[in-house]
Amino acid sequence: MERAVLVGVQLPGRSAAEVDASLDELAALIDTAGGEVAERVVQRRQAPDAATYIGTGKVSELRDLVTAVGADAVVFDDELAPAQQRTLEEGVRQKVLDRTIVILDIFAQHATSREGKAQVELAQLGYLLPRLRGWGTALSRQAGGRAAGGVGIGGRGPGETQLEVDRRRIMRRIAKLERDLAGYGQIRETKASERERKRTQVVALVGYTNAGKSSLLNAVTGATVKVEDRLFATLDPTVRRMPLEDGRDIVMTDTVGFVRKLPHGLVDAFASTLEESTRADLLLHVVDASHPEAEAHIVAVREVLEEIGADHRPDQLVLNKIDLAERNTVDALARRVQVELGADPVSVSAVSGEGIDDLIERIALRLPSERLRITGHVPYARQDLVALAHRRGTVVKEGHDEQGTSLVADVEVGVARELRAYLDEDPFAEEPEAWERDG
Ligand SMILES: Nc1nc2c(ncn2[C@@H]2O[C@H](COP(=O)(O)OP(=O)(O)OP(=O)(O)O)[C@@H](O)[C@H]2O)c(=O)[nH]1
Ligand SMILES: [Mg+2]
Repeated sequence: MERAVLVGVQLPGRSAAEVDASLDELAALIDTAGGEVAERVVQRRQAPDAATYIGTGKVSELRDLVTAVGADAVVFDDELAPAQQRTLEEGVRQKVLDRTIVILDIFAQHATSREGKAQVELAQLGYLLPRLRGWGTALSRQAGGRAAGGVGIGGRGPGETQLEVDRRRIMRRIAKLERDLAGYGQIRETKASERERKRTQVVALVGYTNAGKSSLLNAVTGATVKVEDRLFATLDPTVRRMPLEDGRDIVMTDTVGFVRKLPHGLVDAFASTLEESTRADLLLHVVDASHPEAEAHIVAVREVLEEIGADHRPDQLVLNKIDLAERNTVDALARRVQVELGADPVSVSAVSGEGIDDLIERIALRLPSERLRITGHVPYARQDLVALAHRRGTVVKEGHDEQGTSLVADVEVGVARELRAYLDEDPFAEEPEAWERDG
């Protein structure tokens, strides 16, 4: 268990409140990683110091503070350059970490699938590689440093043996992980194109970590995905199938959440997982409406979506956890996103179930309904289906004989499904009975 002093720097253009909110979040990240916060420090600066990020005077203050509160780590809210980290470690004489390594550590603890583990390890090695040099000097002299290996924040993951090997072996390991991941990507690709072929539409849940994405997947599809009040509970993508009222079958995917300053190495490593969202037919952007930073979260999520190239997908904003917020707060948030983002949000609670039916309705409405050409013969006893084809589709050709109506029509998938028993060719023949967990 680490006791950490948090350090934030307030640069021009950032308000004290923003820096504070970001430190709150860093504290939550450290809590999730199993650490404890002893104290927090903020310095206002025109620019980060090239050598020590904070000012040199502040470094000695920090050393005294660390001793006074009995902390064994200092965690910076921004990613430090490898040289800055080394210099700071010498100055503070304790382990110096940054937000990135804390997030990587949480990911390492939560990864369960082989793909997830490989993705995290790749990101960790990418972070470690440029930092290898200083090791064995400052750190080996210092008990409880990262050289301790396998314990404490930043110590978990690749493990000590790998931390100590030379660059070349790490590079080989990176190459191996990249190859493995390409293989997993291939499997994902196959599944996605299978879905495309069957015209199954995909709704992808995206959003800030802890917004309630997995809870919504459960509420909407009746799935039983693990839900936890901690950050980055979900790392492995889950896919669930769901029938819509109109007969269409869609799949809904749940995946890793986003956070401010999400390390680039992680975004790269998780590229193939995140890619799922780039080809979704609809993104459900889930927001914790009860969170005071809800709007900043929306902005951060949009930034990541842009980074992974998913910002051009149709999206639907979902204000979740309305059971925890005042009605006025939710309404005001809804109005602001309407004005500022042109969004038309749906308000729901994954826990109480309020608004879930509206959400499902909205999903059906927002998903472009594809049409397909069907040819069939409907007995007179089921003329309701012929009427349905007329009402909800375009009947191209119609004929009558003793048994019933022969039909050529362009209809939505859902209507085609209703007519399935009477079609010359079954468009759903290749569909599996149930979708299993992906990945
Ligand atoms: N009161 C309330 N709590 C909710 C609601 N939705 C989710 N939660 C809680 O919020 C926490 C996070 O929910 P998750 O569904 O795990 O959130 P997530 O977005 O999947 O989070 P990550 O996978 O960690 O990114 C859990 O403790 C849920 O019980 C809601 O509508 N109301
Ligand atoms: Mg989740």
